[in-house]
Amino acid sequence: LTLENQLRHAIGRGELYLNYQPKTDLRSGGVAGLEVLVRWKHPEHGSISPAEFIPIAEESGLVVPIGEWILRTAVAQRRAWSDAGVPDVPVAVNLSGKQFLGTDVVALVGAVLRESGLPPRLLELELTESISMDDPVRTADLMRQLRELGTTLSIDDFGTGYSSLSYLKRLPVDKLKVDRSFVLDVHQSAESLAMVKAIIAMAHTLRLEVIAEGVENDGQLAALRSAGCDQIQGDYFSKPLDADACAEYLRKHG
Ligand code: G
Ligand code: G
Ligand code: MN
Ligand code: NA
Repeated sequence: LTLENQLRHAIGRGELYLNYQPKTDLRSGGVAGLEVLVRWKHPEHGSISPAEFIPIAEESGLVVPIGEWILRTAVAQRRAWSDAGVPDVPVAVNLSGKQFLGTDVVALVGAVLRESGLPPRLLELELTESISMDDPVRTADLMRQLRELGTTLSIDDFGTGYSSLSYLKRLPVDKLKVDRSFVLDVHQSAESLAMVKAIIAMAHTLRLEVIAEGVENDGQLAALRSAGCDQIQGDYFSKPLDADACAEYLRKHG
C-alpha cells in the first residue's frame, strides 16, 4: 500500500491530530497566538512528519479534505477553549497552495466561521511566500476576501522568495513570518542579522508585524529582540503541544 493510499484513510481512522505551538509577544512576554501543526500517527510506522506527507497530500489532492479537516478541527478547538475560559489568543492555520488557489477557500472559511460561531479575529491564516508569488493577482484578491471575513493573514517562510516591497505593499497582509533559515544563525552571522533587520524595517514601514520562527536559544532571542522583532515562535518558549498541554500553557502564560 502506498503512503498516499494510507493517507487517504488517515482522517477516517482518526490517525491525524493537531498540535499547537505558542507564539510569544516580545513586548508583553505573554502569548500572542498559536500555530496549528498537523501530525500523523501511523499505526505501523509511528509518527510521520507533515514535511513528508503534506507534499504527498498536495500532489494527490488529498490536501483539500485534509486541509478542511484541519481548519474545522482547529476552529472547533478554539471555540471549545473560549467556552471553557481559556485565554482568547488566535489560532493560525497553514493553508496549502492547492487549497488556496485550487478550491473556494473563501467559502470554506466563511462557512466554518459561521457554523462554529467563533469570532473571526481568533482565526489567522498562514500562506507561504511561494504560494503568494504563484499567482499574485488572485492571491491579493483572495486575501482581501478572507480579510473581509475578519481573519488575520500572515506570509509564512518570508525571505525565501523574491517578494518586492511594492508587491508586499499591495497585499492585504497583517504579518510576516521570517523564515527559520535566517533565524538559525541570526546570532552568529552578520548577513543573517542584516537580512532580518531589513525585513523588520520594511515590514514596520508597511505597518506589518514580524514574527520569527524556530527560535531555540538565548543568542537568537537577544539578536531578534535587538532587531525589533515583535513576536517569537520556537522551542525556546515552547515546542508544539497537544490540545490539553496547550490549554494548560495558555492558562499559565496567556
Ligand atoms: O510541524 P513541522 O515542522 O513538522 O512541519 C513541517 C512542515 O509541514 C512545515 O513546512 C509546515 O508548514 C507544514 N505543516 C505543518 N502543519 C501543517 C498544516 O496543518 N497544514 C499545512 N498545509 N502544512 C503544515
Ligand atoms: O513551515 P512552517 O513555518 O509552517 O512550520 C513551522 C515548523 O517549524 C513546524 O514544523 C514546527 O514543528 C517547526 N518548529 C517550530 N519551532 C521550532 C524550533 O524551535 N526548532 C525547529 N528546528 N523547528 C521548529
Ligand atoms: Mn506556518
Ligand atoms: Na514557516
